[in-house]
Amino acid sequence: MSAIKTWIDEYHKGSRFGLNGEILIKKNSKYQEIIVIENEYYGKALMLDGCWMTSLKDEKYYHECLVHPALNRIDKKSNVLIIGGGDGGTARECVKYSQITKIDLVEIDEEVIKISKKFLNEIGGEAWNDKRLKIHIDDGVEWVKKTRDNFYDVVFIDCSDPSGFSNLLFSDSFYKDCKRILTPKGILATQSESPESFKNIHLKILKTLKNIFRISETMYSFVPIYPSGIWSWTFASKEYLHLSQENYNEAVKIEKSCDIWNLNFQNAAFKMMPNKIIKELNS
Ligand code: SPD
Repeated sequence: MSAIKTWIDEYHKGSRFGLNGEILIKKNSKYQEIIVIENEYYGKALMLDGCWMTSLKDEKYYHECLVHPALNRIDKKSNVLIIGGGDGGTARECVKYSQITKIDLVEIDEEVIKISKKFLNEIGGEAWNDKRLKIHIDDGVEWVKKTRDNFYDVVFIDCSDPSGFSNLLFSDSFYKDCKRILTPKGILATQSESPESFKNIHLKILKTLKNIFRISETMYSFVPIYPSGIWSWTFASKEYLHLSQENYNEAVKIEKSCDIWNLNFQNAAFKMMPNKIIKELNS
């Protein structure tokens, strides 16, 4: 008997971005509705509260862009924090670096981790068994509040769009706490939404990080299943550090394991800020 296929859409201001396929699980956790669907082209895909998070086919565009610009740039990388990231993709990219001794992954919704391990295990894969990875079911905002100063070398924010409980992950006070818990040369790496479909939020994130950190730089690439497809990641640091510069020797090793990221890709991506965003940031 063939599986029943249905359309699941992310609705966005009168447009919709959908995948057709068999629903593998649809469940309400304490925090949100979680759906995993299996689509012919994108493979299994995860939706949280009506928003596409990731799919097997396109997740590397997102996770490689969030992780490698930061870890390639920074020399000392022992302690890493991932806020969110319950599908395991960010952790999978982090464990490629042998210099990292500890990765704290703080995910508020345990169900996301359980469902990702069960239905999307291709994403986290062996990273879930890596001894350096410590999983904490906790609120990321509270986690950074209670962390001591200068503790993490890199903080990754791998969160959903701002709404409900994730709103605070875009607030001034949260970013200030992230700055406080970073080592002097530490880097904050965050997904920073779409300059097209979430332009206002995107601008707000960039302006806030510029005000709080000494330096912040944004790169642009594609995540095909997200509304409009174009997405961004922003990297901020307390010290004057050219974030878009590279560590060539390390990159050569890491590039071999990547589907998307390499230094040429990164260098181009840091130069892709659309002109309308440049104008609005300068106005
Ligand atoms: N519009 C979706 C934004 C989601 C960003 N986070 C995705 C999580 C993948 N690990």
